[in-house]
Amino acid sequence: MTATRDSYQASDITVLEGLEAVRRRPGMYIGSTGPRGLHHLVWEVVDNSVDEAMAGVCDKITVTLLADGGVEVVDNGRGIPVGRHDKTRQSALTTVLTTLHAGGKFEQGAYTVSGGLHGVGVSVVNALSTRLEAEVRRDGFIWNQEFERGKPKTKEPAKGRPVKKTGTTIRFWPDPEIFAETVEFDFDVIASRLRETAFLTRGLEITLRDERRDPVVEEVFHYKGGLVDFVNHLNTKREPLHPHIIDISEVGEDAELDLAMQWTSTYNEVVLSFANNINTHEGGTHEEGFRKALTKAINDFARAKNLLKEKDENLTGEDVREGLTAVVSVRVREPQFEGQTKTKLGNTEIRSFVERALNRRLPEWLERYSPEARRIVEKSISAARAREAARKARELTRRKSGLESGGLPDKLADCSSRDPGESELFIVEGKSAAGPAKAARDSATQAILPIRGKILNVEKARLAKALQNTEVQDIITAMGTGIGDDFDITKARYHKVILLADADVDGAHIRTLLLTLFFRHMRPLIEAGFVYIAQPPLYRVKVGSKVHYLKDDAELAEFQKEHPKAKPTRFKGLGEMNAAELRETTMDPETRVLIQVQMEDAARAEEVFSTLMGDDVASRKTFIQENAGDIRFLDI
Ligand code: 0RA
Repeated sequence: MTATRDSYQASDITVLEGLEAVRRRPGMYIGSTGPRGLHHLVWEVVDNSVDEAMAGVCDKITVTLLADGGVEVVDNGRGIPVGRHDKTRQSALTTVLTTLHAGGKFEQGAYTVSGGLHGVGVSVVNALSTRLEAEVRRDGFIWNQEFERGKPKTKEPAKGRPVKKTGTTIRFWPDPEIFAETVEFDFDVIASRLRETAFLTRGLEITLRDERRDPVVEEVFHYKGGLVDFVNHLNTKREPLHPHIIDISEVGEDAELDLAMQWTSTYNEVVLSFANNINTHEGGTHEEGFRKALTKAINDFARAKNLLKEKDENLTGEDVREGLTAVVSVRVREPQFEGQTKTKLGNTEIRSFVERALNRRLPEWLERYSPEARRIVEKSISAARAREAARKARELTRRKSGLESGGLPDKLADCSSRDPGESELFIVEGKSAAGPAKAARDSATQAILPIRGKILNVEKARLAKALQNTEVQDIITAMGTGIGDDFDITKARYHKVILLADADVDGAHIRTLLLTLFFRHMRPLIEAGFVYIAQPPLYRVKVGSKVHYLKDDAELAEFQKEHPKAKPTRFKGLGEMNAAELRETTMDPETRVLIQVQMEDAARAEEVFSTLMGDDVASRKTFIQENAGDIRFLDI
């Protein structure tokens, strides 16, 4: 059945125009139309179901990747309301699915995910799908409505058979006209995100099914321990320094705090923070309150137990957090998200809320488990000593070489521009490539920093040790930002740092080492979107007089379908390309392809880096086999 012409209201027209706008400029609503934007559709629907769970009216969500490429999300919440909406004079279900920003969250004061950052609403998913089916179980009946590219196929939801249970089922099929690159969902990406959501919503059972595979694959995420289970999970490949995971919860007037943490024998700090289940990569007031209270509590305890003497300086925040794995989660009634990627919590009252809560609860914990607390303090003290020793060593070399800070590395071929916005730094691996890269660059805006051989694996070293590595030093000096707690993005000399390595296994290794350095010690560079991976081609093919460059085996196979006789030559390394080729394929902003390194999911990135760069050889091998040649995992 279709809507009769005279039943169309003015409001219907605006609605369709609204969804047309989403189809015309999808990037404005979901960030991109690449794999990341595609997965956004799933988060958008799931977040609505999670809101029901946070409201305490839903405890099961099932996400199914359908064999025909669609996705189904089922929850046992209250069901999207189906009654007539006063203003639009249609069913609320129709309104929620066809009106921009009509999340339909009529209730005030609830903690919601979908009202916040991603809150573009399910209508955006509807607009960007060839087909969407909604099934609501509510008010004693099943209600169904179908849509095509956002437009309802019937004016009203159809009332079906009676049911007792309540809930919502949304099925959608992403539109390949919009998602031209791919409409294929990645099981692992969805699994990590759902696992994270389950950790954050204690007791919520989330099932993920993949019906595209035979036999069907199914994983269930259900954590009775909440954040404690999360910390345990993050530390599976690390060695805990003490047995008890610190577990603190506080309920305030306008906010709630949950915190779990444990130190490990590693040197890196893993602090994940969330506000209303949204991963706040850029930190914010909840993290500030946490850090301040933590540094104070450890110093106070160390002094009280005479582990720090009067003459000793205070331990710094960095010392205290060495080896720490922590998850800080707050729920805020009206979260304000700020920052480049809107993932920084801005509510000022949350800083003091978290700080006050922890000023009370941390000393209690440290007293109660004082043998464990002593081990934590000892680790902080040894971090402080290493920091001090490294500082002295650095000053000594600086004095010896007469090199004062502020000098640039000798190896850097800098650009002439002093405007970071237009300046690019190519970090180039391999002796043979640096020459052509220097010849190929536009010296006004492109700088080249050659690095030699394998740089230090910072995953296994302390920051202090990393700073003694020349390649690491050169990168930091060239960037101008400093590192760790002293990092200052406003001092970045380039707003694009482009990693340029061979398209082979060694190149991939170097790239991962460099990414580990950025991820561990200069993370704001990644968060600001300043880090890129160059994509030099793997093949050159000549057809007649025209030369084609192909980036990988998949592109070659595609090309050979059309040109079966073409004979490709494979570049063994960057050094085999001449300057003109390197410029055209890899460096010229007009013709090159860069991959921007992005970090949607810090927990997943954490897993990737600790697996790839850590000590556990067996799991590293499996990981590399499962992700062979794929750098996309960093890209989502
Ligand atoms: C609008 C209002 C209410 C719930 C929902 C929408 C809702 C949306 C989705 C999307 C997927 N699952 C969902 N479950 C619920 C509040 C309903 C009430 O007050 O009864």
